[in-house]
Formats: sequence, structure tokens, C-alpha cells
Amino acid sequence: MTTLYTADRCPYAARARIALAEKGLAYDAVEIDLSDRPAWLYGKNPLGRVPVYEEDGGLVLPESVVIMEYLEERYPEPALWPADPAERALGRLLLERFDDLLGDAYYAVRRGEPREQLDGRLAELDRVLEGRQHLSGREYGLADIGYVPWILRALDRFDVDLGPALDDWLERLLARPAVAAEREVVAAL
Ligand SMILES: N[C@@H](CCC(=O)N[C@@H](CS)C(=O)NCC(=O)O)C(=O)O
Repeated sequence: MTTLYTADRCPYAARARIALAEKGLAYDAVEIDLSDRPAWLYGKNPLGRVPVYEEDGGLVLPESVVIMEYLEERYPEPALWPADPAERALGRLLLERFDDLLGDAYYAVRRGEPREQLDGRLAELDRVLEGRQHLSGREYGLADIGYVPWILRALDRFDVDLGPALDDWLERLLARPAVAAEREVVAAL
């Protein structure tokens, strides 16, 4: 059996949860108390962070993007990268620049800083989505999964306003059971 060391409140772990659900893969979820982490977690990830994905055969993978990419290569169906190489590249660019495009602004609000920068980032994402259905283009995929955990949490915690294109994108994503399940996780935090 596969194991995911995870935490409900962790949006990085949510990326792995959503990707696993989209692939229809069963796994044992081991919830980690991030305020009192077990020492053995550092044996699986020297940084002591979740998510960590582990297979019976011995493969141990930290880092949410690495886990998502591995799942995509190991279990190609259903595909979570678009067929078009340019759209894939665009999706990877969005994951690569996640901190600049959303993450840093989100965590600034978590630290109690004003929401202005986060509102600006959300407006940028709204503009990106004006011209496309999904973050990397025409098809749903890892770029969407890479961003939606923070959008769900920003709505729940900071009551942010989403522009119309971002709002439509979220509606499309929430029609997917894997993303709807993550909204339930957030609602129960
Ligand atoms: N780059 C990592 C970030 C993971 C991360 O920061 N996880 C947080 C919880 S959301 C954590 O474990 N924090 C504990 C720590 O940083 O010590 C990834 O993408 O998986």
C-alpha cells in the first residue's frame, strides 16, 4: 500500500491528495501534527515537511510538485498534463513561479500583513484565466491542482473576492470530486 504523510491544513499536501484522487489511487493517509512533528518524519524528509509520498517498494518522495509529476509519469491515465507541449510548458512555468504569483502573497496575509498584495495576485490570475479555461490552457491539469488549494483556503480564511474568470474556473474545478473533497477538508479545518 502507498502512504501519504499529510496534514489537512497543508495546501502542499492538498496538491498530492487531489492528484492521487484524480488518478483513482488508494493510499493510507498518515496525518502529521505539524506543531508536534514525530522525529521519524525527518528520516523521510530531512526538512521535516509534508507531504511525503511513500511506496511499499521503498520509494520515498517529498515535495508536492515532484510527487505530482511522479504520479503523472507512473500512472499516465487519466492524464493531468495537457497533450500540447506548449500548454505543458506553460503549466510548468506556473508551478515554477507559484511563490511569486500567489504563494508569497498568501503567506503574507497569514502572517497578518495587509491583503492588498494577495488581492493583486488574485486579479492577475483572473486576467490569466480570461483567455483560457484552465491555468495551462484548454485542459485541466497539474497547474490547476497546484493553485487551487490556496484559492480554497484564501476564500475560507480571508473571504477574498475572486474575479469572474477565476470564479468560473473554481466552479469548473469544484465539479470534480477530487477538488470538491478538498473543499470539504478546508471547511472542516
Ligand atoms: N516545498 C514543499 C513545501 C511543503 C511545506 O512547506 N509544508 C508545510 C506544511 S503546509 C510544512 O510541512 N511545514 C513545516 C515546516 O516548514 O517546518 C512542497 O511543495 O511540498
